[in-house]
Amino acid sequence: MQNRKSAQLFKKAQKVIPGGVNSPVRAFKSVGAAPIFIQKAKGPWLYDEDANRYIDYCGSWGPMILGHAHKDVLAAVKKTMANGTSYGIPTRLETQLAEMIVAAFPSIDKVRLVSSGTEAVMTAIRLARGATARDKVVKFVGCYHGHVDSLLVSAGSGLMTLGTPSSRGIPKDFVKNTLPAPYNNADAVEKLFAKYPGQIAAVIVEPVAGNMGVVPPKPGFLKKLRTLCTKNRALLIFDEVISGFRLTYGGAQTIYKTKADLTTLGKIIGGGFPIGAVGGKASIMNKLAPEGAVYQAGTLSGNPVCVAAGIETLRQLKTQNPYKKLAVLTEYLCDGMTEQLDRKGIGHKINRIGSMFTLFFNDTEVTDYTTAAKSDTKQYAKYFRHMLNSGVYLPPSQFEANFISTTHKKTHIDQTLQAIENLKL
Ligand code: KE4
Repeated sequence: MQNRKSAQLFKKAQKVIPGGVNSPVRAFKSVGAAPIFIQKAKGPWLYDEDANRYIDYCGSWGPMILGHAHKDVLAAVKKTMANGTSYGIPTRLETQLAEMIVAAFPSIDKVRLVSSGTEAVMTAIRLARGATARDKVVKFVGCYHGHVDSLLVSAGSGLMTLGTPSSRGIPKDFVKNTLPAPYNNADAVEKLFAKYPGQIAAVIVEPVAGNMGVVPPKPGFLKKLRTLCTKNRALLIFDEVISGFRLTYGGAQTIYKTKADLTTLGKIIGGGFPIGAVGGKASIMNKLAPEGAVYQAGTLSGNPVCVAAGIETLRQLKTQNPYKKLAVLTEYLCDGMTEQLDRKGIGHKINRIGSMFTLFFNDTEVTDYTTAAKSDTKQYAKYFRHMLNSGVYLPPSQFEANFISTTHKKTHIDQTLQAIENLKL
C-alpha cells in the first residue's frame, strides 16, 4: 500500500493541529505508523486519500454499528437539514429520541441530551454529587469516561495507549475526590465505602469495559456494586457510551440484570453525529436545571440533525434486531483468529462479547488493567501494520475495542482471516 497523499496531508495537518489529529489515539503513535487520511466510507469499507480500501473494525470507535453512510440514516439527516440545522429551541425530535431511550432502558425515566460522551459523564458526576451532597467518586483503573478532569485518573483508552494514565494540567484538588479501584474487584470498592463512610457520591463503571481493550465484568461484579451503592446510599453510574445499543437494544445493564441509577450514553445514539446523553430516575434527573439546582447547558445539546441520525439508527436496530447475527459473525472471526494464531504459535487472548472484541498479545487472561498492561504492544503494532497493509483497519491501539457492523459479511471476515494467515510476527 502506498500512502503518499496521507503522508502529505499528515504533514500539513501537523502545522495547524496539535499532533495533526483532533483526538490523540488517531495519531497511530503506539502502532509505529503514520495515520491514514480517509476520503470516504461505505458499509464496512474505508477508502483513504491514496485510494486504498480497508475493512473497518474500528467503526469510528463504536458509533457505526449500521456501517458507514447508511442510506436511511443519510436520508433522515438530509430531510432534517433541509429545515435548518440548529435552532437552540426545543424540537419534537429530541422528545422522540428521549422516548426511544426511555423505552429501551427500564432504569431511565428521563434523559438529558448533550453533544458528547464526555459531556454526558461530566453531567452525571455533577448530578450525583448534587443529588447526594457528597464529593467522592469511585472509578475503575483502566476505564475511560471521556476527558473529564476529575476522571482522568488511572484512565484507559488514549491515556493507556500513550502510557500516561493520568493527564497534566489537572489540579490535585480536582482529583482528590476520585478513588480508583481495580476493575472486577468489588471488594476493593467495599473497602472504600468503609474508609469513606457517607462521603462517596457515586461509583462509575463501564459495565463492559472497552477502554483497556474489551474486558467483560466477572460474574457478580456489577450486582455487588449495585448492592454496595444501595447500602451506602451512593449512586451507581453505568457509563454505556460504548455498550449502549451495542450489545442489545438497550444497555449492558439489561443483559447483566443490574439497574444503574444514572446511565451515560453516546456514540450509537447519534449514528455518527456528535451526541451524548445522561438518563435516570425522574427523582434524580429533575435535579437538573431548570427544574433543579444542578446546572448543565449546551448550545448544540439535542441538535435536530444529530438527533435525527440517532432516531433512524435506533429505529433500524429495533426493526432489524441484528444482535444475534452480529454476535455469531464476531464469534466466527474470533474463532478463526485463534485457530490461525495457535497454528503460528503466537500467544494471545481474545475477549469478546456481542459484536465487540479485542485480540490481546498476552498469555494471561485479561480481566483488568494490570493484566491488560501485560500485553505485548510491540507485537500489536506489528500486527496492526500488517493488517493495514493487507486492507484491514483495526483500532490503532492494543487497548481499544474492535467492532463489527451489520454490513460486515462472511466474505469480509474470510478476507480478514486470510490476512492473518499471511501474518509473520
Ligand atoms: P466522547 O466524549 O469521546 O464522545 O465519549 C467519551 C467516552 C465516554 N465513555 C466511554 C466508555 C468512552 O469509551 C468514551 C470515548 N471512547 C473513546 C474510544 N474508546 C473515544 C475515541 C477517542 O478518544 O478518540
